[in-house]
Amino acid sequence: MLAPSLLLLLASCQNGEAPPPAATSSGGGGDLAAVMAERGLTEDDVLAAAKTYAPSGKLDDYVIFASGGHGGNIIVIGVPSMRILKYISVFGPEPWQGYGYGGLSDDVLYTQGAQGGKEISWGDVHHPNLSETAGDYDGNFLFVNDKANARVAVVDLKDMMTKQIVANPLVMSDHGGAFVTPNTDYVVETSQYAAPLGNEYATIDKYQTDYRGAAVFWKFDKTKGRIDEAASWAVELPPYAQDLADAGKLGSDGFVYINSWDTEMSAGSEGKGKPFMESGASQNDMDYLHIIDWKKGEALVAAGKTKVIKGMRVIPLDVAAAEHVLTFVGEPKSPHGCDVTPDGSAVVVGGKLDTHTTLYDTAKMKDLIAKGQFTGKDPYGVDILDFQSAIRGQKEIGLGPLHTVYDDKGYAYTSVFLDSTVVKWNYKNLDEPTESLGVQYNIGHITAAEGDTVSPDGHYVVAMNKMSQDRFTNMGPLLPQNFQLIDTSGPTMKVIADMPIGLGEPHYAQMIKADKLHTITAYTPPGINPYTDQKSEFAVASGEERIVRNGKKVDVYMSVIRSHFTPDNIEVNQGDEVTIHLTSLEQALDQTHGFAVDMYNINVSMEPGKYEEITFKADRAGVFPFYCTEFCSALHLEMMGYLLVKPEGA
Ligand code: K7E
Ligand code: CUA
Repeated sequence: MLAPSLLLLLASCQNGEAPPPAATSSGGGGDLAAVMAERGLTEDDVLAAAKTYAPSGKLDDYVIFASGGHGGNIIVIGVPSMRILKYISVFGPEPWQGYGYGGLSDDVLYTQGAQGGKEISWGDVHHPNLSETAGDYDGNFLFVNDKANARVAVVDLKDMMTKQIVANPLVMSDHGGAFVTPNTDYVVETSQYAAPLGNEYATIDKYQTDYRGAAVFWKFDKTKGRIDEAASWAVELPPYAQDLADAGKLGSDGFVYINSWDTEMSAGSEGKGKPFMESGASQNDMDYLHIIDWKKGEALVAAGKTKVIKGMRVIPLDVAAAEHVLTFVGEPKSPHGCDVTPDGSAVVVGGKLDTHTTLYDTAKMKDLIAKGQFTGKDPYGVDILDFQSAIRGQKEIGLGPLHTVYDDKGYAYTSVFLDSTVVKWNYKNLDEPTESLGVQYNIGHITAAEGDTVSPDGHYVVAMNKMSQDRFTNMGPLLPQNFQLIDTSGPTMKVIADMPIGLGEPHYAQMIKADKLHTITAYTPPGINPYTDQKSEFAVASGEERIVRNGKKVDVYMSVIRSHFTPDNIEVNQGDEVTIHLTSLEQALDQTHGFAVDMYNINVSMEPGKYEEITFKADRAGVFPFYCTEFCSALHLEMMGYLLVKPEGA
């Protein structure tokens, strides 16, 4: 049965009256009722379509920045349309953006991004986090971590480019990151799998004495928009497999909370009769939520109470324990997820092998620490709070609660992996019954509109499902993941759109109001180096183009504009070191060119006004066309030139 409003619209169409624009039938395909019948759509389907459909030219209200998992990228998605707006390359080369193919980005990707001198061309992106001012997304920067290689990247949202990668010198893998403190003073990256700090070697039987975790506080310079590595520091942690982390806010500002799942210190078996990590790490009933007082930590660092490992100042574990920079409280079975409520009053932790979420009271924990009320110490001398005294309560959620996000009405939404559900519950009134919504399938992370801020927006939640089984046309054995948009504005939750993610395995995402982004349309004036935000000293204006030869060094100062490169012939000798300085003279919206040199693995993107710089050795002799890779004008094909490399001895 159709709702009265829809019937009214249908009736008006059939009467031949001019219907309101939204009700216009699909032309060739017949009227709405016929299309619904033909495609087997229910009224709910049509309503969901109306809530998410974006007519051509209509913009989205929200933007999601989703991790691309081991695709190493970021996926930008519009809400409610669930259209992919962009990929942002971060830890791996990507040709469309000219990322990692000879231009300035090589420095970010291959030099800054090298770990221990080893070049790395992929990453495992887990948790994108937007920069915040007073606990609210400010739309300026995005930070992501690389679980596989313990790195953090800084993405500038004005041009959506990766501007910096910092390589963690202490740990060999991370997970809790890249979370920000409420004013983005720090970007926090915490370890996952323990190893000797600073890439030292120790046999596995020294696991308890020599293996460690760490929480790194990367100092963010908001004026420069870069992490200041020299001003950053860390806290040494026991080898407990630290997991998710979150920063306190409002009343709990100054604290960071990290959960852990291997307080058993199970380090695998290697045939020595010990259990595999999987069961070895699940022996204890309780692991430890780590409570880090980072403001105290900052003061200790300033007072010089640190040791230096691979150039980074580290608060030693015994100092962190004695000074209560680090304190523990028990957390039930195989914890995952660690999410501070918008009001900062609690931390919600899920348990992969539990049916509850646990609500830790941040004020109670602060108070217990201040009063010195502890129930014991761990083997490393870290004080432990009494579990019952530290919590506000627990909530029965379902099998395998993982992550929790929040809305504007006091509700929490928890992803439940084993049950494949999103469970809505009131974190201010634990007696209120829960509401459960089935999702398809095996949800991991979950995100909500402005959900990690002090003032979430409500309305939208996105379930980030690990499995998609029967949802999409079969694409072979490697299936896409499935994002499901959930409308939370009504009396019950409803899935209103499915979106296959065919590139990467997203872990987390954040959703920001679209009008909070301050993206540019061109680099102004022409010749801006996007990595310095300054006009390059090597940029050229029209008429200044030239080729300068200095022995075996050749500098080409080239301009780029519809539809030519100037100069368009470059003659060098085999073995010369060539630098091409490119300046886009364009300022018009969407007038992007590309510059690719055939056979030389060189490819950069030239957005309006951008400066690029390519340095290479002309080691292969021959005639190599270079050309514009973007179809920029009617004479785009003509936008080309030649690199002529004269053979040695010719
Ligand atoms: Cu945030 Cu996937 Cu890294 Cu949970 S983890 S799902
Ligand atoms: Cu410039 Cu095509």
